[in-house]
Amino acid sequence: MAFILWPLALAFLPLATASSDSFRANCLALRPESYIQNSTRTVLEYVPAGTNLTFPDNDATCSRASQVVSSDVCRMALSIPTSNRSSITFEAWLPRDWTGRFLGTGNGGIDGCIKYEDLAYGSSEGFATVGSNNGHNGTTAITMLNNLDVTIDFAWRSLHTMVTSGKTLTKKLYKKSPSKSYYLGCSLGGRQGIKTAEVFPNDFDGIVAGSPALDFNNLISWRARFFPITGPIGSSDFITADQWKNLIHNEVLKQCDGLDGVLDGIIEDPTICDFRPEAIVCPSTKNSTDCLTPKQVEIVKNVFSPFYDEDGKLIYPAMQPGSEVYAVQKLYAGAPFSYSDDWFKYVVYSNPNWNASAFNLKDVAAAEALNPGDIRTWPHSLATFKSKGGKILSFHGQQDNQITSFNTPRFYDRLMRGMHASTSDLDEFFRFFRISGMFHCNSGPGAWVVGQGGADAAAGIGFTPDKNVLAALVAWVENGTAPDTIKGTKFVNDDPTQGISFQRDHCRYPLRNTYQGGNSSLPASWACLPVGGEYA
Ligand SMILES: *[C@@H]1O[C@H](CO)[C@@H](O)[C@H](O)[C@H]1NC(C)=O
Ligand SMILES: *[C@@H]1O[C@H](CO)[C@@H](O)[C@H](O)[C@H]1NC(C)=O
Ligand SMILES: *[C@@H]1O[C@H](CO)[C@@H](O)[C@H](O)[C@H]1NC(C)=O
Ligand SMILES: *[C@@H]1O[C@H](CO)[C@@H](O)[C@H](O)[C@H]1NC(C)=O
Ligand SMILES: *[C@@H]1O[C@H](CO)[C@@H](O)[C@H](O)[C@H]1NC(C)=O
Ligand SMILES: *[C@@H]1O[C@H](CO)[C@@H](O)[C@H](O)[C@H]1NC(C)=O
Ligand SMILES: *[C@@H]1O[C@H](CO)[C@@H](O)[C@H](O)[C@H]1NC(C)=O
Ligand SMILES: *[C@@H]1O[C@H](CO)[C@@H](O)[C@H](O)[C@H]1NC(C)=O
Ligand SMILES: [Ca+2]
Repeated sequence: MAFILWPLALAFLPLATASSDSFRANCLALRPESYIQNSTRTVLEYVPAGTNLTFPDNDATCSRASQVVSSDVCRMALSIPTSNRSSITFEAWLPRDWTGRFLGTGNGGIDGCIKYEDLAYGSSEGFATVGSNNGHNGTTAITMLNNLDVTIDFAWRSLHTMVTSGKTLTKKLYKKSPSKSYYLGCSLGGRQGIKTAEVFPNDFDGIVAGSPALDFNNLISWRARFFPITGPIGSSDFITADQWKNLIHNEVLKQCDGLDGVLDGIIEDPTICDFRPEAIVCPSTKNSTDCLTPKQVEIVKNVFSPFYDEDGKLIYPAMQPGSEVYAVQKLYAGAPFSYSDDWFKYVVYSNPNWNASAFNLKDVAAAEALNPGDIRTWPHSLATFKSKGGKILSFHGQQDNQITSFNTPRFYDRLMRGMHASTSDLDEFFRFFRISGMFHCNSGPGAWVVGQGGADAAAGIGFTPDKNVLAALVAWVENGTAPDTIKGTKFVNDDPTQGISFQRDHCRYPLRNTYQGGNSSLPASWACLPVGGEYA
């Protein structure tokens, strides 16, 4: 991407150096720390388009050592205390070409990593864009050990502090309050978006909540459960990565790819994929890696089963079939899943010796009862956010390898019950798009580029409401034009410079994308139909 941007830098160079540049002068004259109580300034700089910013102090585990900035921005960073034993690192990238809009960006995993790529994305589309480290640095939760204030920052306080500070500084720089405020986040960031709609309904007018990590305590337990199911690498009947990627994934496709009428490696609706691993059980005489032992069949069935407690109450829905190739990198890798392991060790039990192999239903109950920092994020109503005119656009990849995509329909249905809402009532403010062939937040065999942010996930499609979730949200909030579908784009080799491979219109739940015949690479060959239709 960077090499496309460098010519832009040259184009803007004369402006940036001109003494008549009032935007630059106003930026450098601002004293952001004077407007945010108790804050300390770490950065104030004017950044011309095309600059490759480096972050030498950024925690190495965040893997974000540099970021190319594609528009002229005024960059400021502050350290803002949130208690006498916690603080957030805050960044604002305020663009010269401001649309009047404000954008807050979210985080991921259990990390404290500013998504510089989303700051670059938002500011290049004219949003005054802010981000934070969510109260800690790096990708482990060890920072939360014996410090509930850091957990509270992570659960909700960092985001809210970031928004109030960001709006204040936006107004100071431009001498005008933002016209509308938006949020963009995926995974943990999706959870942050729903949380803020629940507890700070006035912070944003529109929220993009991708692949949201909802019902967080139970999600952590659901993920912890895979290690006891698979056992460690090399244990008896351990299923190897190769077996998951080839044998099992190929059988999933064999049984379920064609249910939507098109053999394309994409399972359009995994809720109807009732995968039977028995189909690949080894004959009694055979012991081989190209079939499963009866015990391995049981393991696979367990992996694809909903998670229930002793009373038969659902803890978390099943993993959807189709995600094996990437799920094996973490959830089925035969090692504790680090986010869950950290959470139990440092947050739930404050015991770094907690044993992930012994994870059981008592741990599930302990995490849910403690609900550290009120992180749960499982509202049954968002009535206040709705009544003030707020809009939420949610999406979830249907081959998600980290958070089962079956949990987001569960959330949608929960809101319907809790708000006594019909689908068309919910459509007024909450729309959920199932993105077929998308892994966790990005990538995958499907038409997965939808403007969701991230390193490459905005490139090549433009800022148009039909193809870009953030642009769709803006059009919905500001013009009342609600998105019916989101056109996803698959680039050749996932490289926008190589052209489009195909596009597909993703439907809003509960509608299902249904093949109508003709060239399946063309969006017009599909239709969004109610479930109960052709392949119910
Ligand atoms: C930006 O700078 C970093 C550090 O010098 C370098 O590793 C990276 O490749 C650069 N990025 C681009 C796009 O030039
Ligand atoms: C600022 O610091 C003072 C003294 O350390 C403290 O009393 C006050 O609560 C802090 N204010 C905020 C908003 O953090
Ligand atoms: C996080 O890292 C930044 C540097 O990127 C540093 O200024 C800040 O103090 C660190 N915060 C914590 C809580 O360690
Ligand atoms: C920090 O604040 C808490 C109250 O929020 C107080 O109980 C505690 O004594 C304070 N600690 C220090 C070191 O000031
Ligand atoms: C089959 O493999 C298991 C271990 O994977 C081993 O314990 C067993 O002896 C093998 N059986 C035969 C018949 O080779
Ligand atoms: C961890 O739990 C497993 C399963 O209960 C047990 O076999 C193992 O001995 C435990 N390890 C330690 C270090 O306690
Ligand atoms: C809103 O609609 C007007 C008129 O059709 C159009 O010019 C404008 O670009 C739209 N704005 C957004 C954000 O979609
Ligand atoms: C189907 O449409 C795609 C995308 O436009 C095109 O590249 C491909 O050639 C078409 N295939 C057929 C068989 O027409
Ligand atoms: Ca298919």
